[in-house]
Amino acid sequence: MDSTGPLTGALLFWSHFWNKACILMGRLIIISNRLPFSLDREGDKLSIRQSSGGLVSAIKSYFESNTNKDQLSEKLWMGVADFPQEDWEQAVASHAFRQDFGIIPLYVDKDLYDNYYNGFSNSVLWPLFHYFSSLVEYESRFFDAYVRVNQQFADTLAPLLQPDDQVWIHDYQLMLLPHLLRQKKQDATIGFFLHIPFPSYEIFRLLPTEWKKSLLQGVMGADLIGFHTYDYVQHFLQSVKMLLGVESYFHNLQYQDRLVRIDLFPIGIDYNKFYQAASDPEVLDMCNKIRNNLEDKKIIFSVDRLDYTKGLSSRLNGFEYFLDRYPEWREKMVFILNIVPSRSSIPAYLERKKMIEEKIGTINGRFSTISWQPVIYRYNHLSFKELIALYQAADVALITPLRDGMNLVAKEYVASCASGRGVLILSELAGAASELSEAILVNPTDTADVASSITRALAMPLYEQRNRLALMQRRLQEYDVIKWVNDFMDQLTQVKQEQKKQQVKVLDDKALTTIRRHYLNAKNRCILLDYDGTLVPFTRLPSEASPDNAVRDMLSRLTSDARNHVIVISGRDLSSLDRWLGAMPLTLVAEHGASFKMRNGTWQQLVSVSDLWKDEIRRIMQLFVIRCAGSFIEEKTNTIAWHYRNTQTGLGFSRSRELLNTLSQLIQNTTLQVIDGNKVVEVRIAGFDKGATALKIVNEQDPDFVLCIGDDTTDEDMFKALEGEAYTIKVNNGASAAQYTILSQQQVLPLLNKLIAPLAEPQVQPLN
Ligand code: GDG
Repeated sequence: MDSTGPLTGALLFWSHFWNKACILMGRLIIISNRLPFSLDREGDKLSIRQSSGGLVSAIKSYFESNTNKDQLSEKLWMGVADFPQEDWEQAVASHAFRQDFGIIPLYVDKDLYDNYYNGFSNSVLWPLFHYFSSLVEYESRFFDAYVRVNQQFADTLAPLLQPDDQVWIHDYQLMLLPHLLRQKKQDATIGFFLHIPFPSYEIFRLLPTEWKKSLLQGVMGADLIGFHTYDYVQHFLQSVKMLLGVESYFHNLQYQDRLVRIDLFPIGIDYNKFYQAASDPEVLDMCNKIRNNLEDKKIIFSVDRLDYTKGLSSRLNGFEYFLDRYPEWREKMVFILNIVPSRSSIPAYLERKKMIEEKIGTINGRFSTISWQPVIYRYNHLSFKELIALYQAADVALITPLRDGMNLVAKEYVASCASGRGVLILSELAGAASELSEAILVNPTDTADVASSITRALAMPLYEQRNRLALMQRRLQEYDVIKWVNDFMDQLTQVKQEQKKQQVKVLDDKALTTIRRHYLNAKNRCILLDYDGTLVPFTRLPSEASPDNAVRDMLSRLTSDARNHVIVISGRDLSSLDRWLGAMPLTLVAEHGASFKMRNGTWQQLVSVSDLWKDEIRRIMQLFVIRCAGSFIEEKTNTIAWHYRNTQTGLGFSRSRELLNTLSQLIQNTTLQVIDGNKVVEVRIAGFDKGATALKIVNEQDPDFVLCIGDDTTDEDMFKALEGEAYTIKVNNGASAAQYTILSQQQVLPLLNKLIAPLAEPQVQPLN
């Protein structure tokens, strides 16, 4: 929503910012679809027109506040300019306008912008994310334009980025940008915030596969992803799990080689600005005039952008029902309905306007008297002071969107009720409903509910109004827009710190050369290799994972060198390991150390207890097999495991959480332990872990070279136990106690090949 107004304040041009030295915490770069202002030309004269709207007022309040002055070296805003480049250049050259943040304008071709903004953003994402799936226009040219404009943002911004910059990307028009920027700047600090709802997976999955995957991958390029409510966070995590196969752990995701955090940050308002504006003499005067003109009739007020998500038709139906059902209120109240023009180039919006105006005509036609008209309809933009005056004059604010990411009008109304008078009726489908529980919450499609809420609000005693408002006002004051920004930025800094802590070095040529040199000079080597996911890839069934010729050949080559002691250390049962590898001169460790066979020795079992403990656990796991198609139980001597690798992605994971919970309670105060493995939940006899076993073998051997490779959570025990004594390598990226990582299981044999290549080979080749 835009407001015209005289040019005030100052614009510091971005060229000026570019030249300034970077100090303190670096720069904050806000990126949104549009810039927070526009330029209007009248002849030779240019004037600046500030934009209003939720995002703009939130960030501007933060920029204008004192809290960040000592922290940020610079503040910049990047967005598409809706004015010609020449006008901007003239504005810069004249030094006429100043603002306290820098500007990076982006100029986008008009047709391209139309397909990107009116097309993909507002005819695909907007309706779908607000659950209006029937309005979605699945046009591939829209998606192509969306990709191109997001790319243009990335291409423009990437060369300007400095190492300490914090980039904060806003909203649904720029969901691909985090990834596109990350591709160009691996280490960039990137936050993303979605201002509209993220829909449930069942809605999101309606998008064509390429679109929906690109959108998720796009957003996942950020380090921190923020939403308004807990529900939107859950919906997003569910879609990421189902479509990208990435599971979360307490709002954290390990995505590719990075930790990504997803959390909720319900946007606040500039509370003091609204609360204090209510006592501005000009506002008070306007407010009095409104009330006097209406002869002290009760006032119901609403203000919305013209949009189908705002529930204007349902609201009018509810109001009409109210007039029908509660005739005693006729002529004692008026409904001031202010609609703000919006997106008028999209046909669906114009049709909506016509429908609403017809409905208003019907209501006024049915109920008006000579001296009274129930609906006062205005289709225009209000000045800030007019808006506050109306908020103040209103006895009731009727805010009933069918879906809304948050809805700032509801919060602003509450803040503006400084006198303690006023009742908020709010749709339970607005994000704001989760914070404003003292409002009268309604289902906007339930006309009877809307009507009875209106009577309840009109008749609410003053003390009750005051109590409800006070509770909501305190909450809004405590988490205002400044706290919102600070909270987001603090978490972004934290995520970056955590990423640094858990950074594992990717095994590159230089590191490999060091390891190889050490290997070649060593006389007594220990090589510990995990089996599944390391020596062999995962298979559908554990019994199918027999070693192929390449694995056998590698193990033969390793063991043929008398200086090598090769240990295959696994959670597998004794009989599988013996059948597949028993004939080779290897040390075999089964079930994490519960059984082992030293090279050329015989199998030894360290536990001899009856199998009875498995009965109860098997019974529970069988229930989970029935409840989760594709899962199965594997039994080993000292372990019983429930595998869910072959189940429906989301279902398997969610059942595994239930099973973990049930089993953890069951085995309390026993000698058993539950392990949350790679698509498997295992219960085993406690006291054996790969770490203790590996350390024991290595200590007995007293080697001068130790290499340890593994992929699973149980291998982390080895990495930790052998820290400082071994070269430890984790297969697949992710948080690990290992020194190095390699990207996939397919790289394990080539790595071992390079390690043992004869000295004659001049240099180490890069890994595939
Ligand atoms: C998104 C999400 C989310 C409205 N009419 C006038 C006017 N306004 C101002 C209000 C308020 C803002 O515009 C509207 O805020 P909303 O929250 O309702 O919606 P959007 O900004 O369109 O959109 C939304 C928000 O982002 C923030 O995350 O809450 O759910 O859709 O500040 O005061 N201001 C003036 N005259 C008007 O006529 N001066």
